[in-house]
Amino acid sequence: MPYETLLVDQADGVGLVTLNRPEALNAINTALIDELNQVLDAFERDANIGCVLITGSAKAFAAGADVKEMAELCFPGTYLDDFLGRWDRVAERRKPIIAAVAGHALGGGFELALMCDFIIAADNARFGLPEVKLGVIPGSGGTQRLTRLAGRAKAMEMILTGRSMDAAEAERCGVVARVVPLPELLDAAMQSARQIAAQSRTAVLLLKECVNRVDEGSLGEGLRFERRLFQAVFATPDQKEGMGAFIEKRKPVFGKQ
Ligand code: CO8
Repeated sequence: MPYETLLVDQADGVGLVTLNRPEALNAINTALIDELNQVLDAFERDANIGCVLITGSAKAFAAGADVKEMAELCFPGTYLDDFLGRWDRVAERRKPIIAAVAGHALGGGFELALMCDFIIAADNARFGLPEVKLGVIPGSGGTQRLTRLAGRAKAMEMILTGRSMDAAEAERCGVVARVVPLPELLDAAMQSARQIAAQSRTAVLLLKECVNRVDEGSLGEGLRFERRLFQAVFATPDQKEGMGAFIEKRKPVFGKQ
């Protein structure tokens, strides 16, 4: 079945999803969220699939949530619709999901990669949570998952300044499992995925559950808390100014309170 925002394939027990909105550097819009959830649901049900691989283009894994779609949203609309509530289901899948990341993985794009079980990065990958520059905050696990992986100091610095890091720094601080040259990215990630798909399905799912227990203690609470605050930023003038300025290609002017 053809998708508007994704290319989908499967081979050797691996389900391959390629984010495909090149005109927007794979920015994540509602259609992409819905289609990715549909595909992941189908892979969960498909007995032939033992591992899923999510990738983007050489230029961008995903440059964030779609700012043009979000710019006019308001609180309480985001709260009543539980905006992004179903998106976090990517992290709840039982089958392993690998993110193969090249180019920009920013904002919601980085958060999507962090929802996967591990990241294999191309040497041109750049990771960041630049939401603060748009007058908003990460809304899909960034503050929680980056802090758990990279530690408080690195996460605070990155999130508060909005700066991004390259693949080597991401590997050093435990955000990515390994870095490979860009032309080898898909082969390297497919090789890992095939290896996982060839193991005992039961053992693999049990292993994933065990490793996830390490942070499940208060992660759910942290994620809900973060999402409520993310929805609430749509009540602020700074969100309108930050996203409006991005679309109009100018520097934002934020209020002082
Ligand atoms: N949303 C919508 N459109 C985008 C986005 C985006 N996040 N990123 C890029 N685009 C569009 C650009 O507007 C441009 O379109 P057009 O040609 O029509 O002007 C096209 O993609 C190409 O982009 P650029 O011309 O800017 O390409 P450059 O190579 O010059 O720059 C950058 C690449 C540095 C990645 C730049 O595009 C950029 O800074 N993008 C925005 C990054 C960003 O701020 N991301 C965070 C967004 S907020 C967010 O993610 C909140 C997360 C909440 C949870 C989300 C869960 C899904």
